[in-house]
Amino acid sequence: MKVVKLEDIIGTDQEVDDGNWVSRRLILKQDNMGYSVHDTIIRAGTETHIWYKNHLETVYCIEGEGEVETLSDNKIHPISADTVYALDKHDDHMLRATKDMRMICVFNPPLSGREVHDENGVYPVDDE
Ligand code: 9YT
Repeated sequence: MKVVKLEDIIGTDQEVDDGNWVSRRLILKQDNMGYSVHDTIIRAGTETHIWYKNHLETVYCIEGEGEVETLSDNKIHPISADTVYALDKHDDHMLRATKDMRMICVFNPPLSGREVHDENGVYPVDDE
């Protein structure tokens, strides 16, 4: 069994800061679970374009406040503590935080660790 503590991830290369957000990557591809698990802070006042064409992501907001706008229909989905959203259609979206949001994120396929969004909000496929 594997036990991971957030305090042991902070300050290592499993902590990735993209400016709008900082992602602490707790479980990764190399852990062979078939998914990755991240504890991510989305910073208040930010707006991030995200489009995970190559991944499915489920996000559980445990603190904070903001919204997701799905760009196919311009629908606004308010997000606050105790809310889950699942990008089951690889939804192209904008993520906005009005208060710092703490999110538990699960990715399938798993990330390998250092990914940051490209100019279209996409993470590359890790086909190694
Ligand atoms: C909620 C979300 O997708 N934020 C962007 C960062 C991502 N969760 C990650 O890489 O952990």
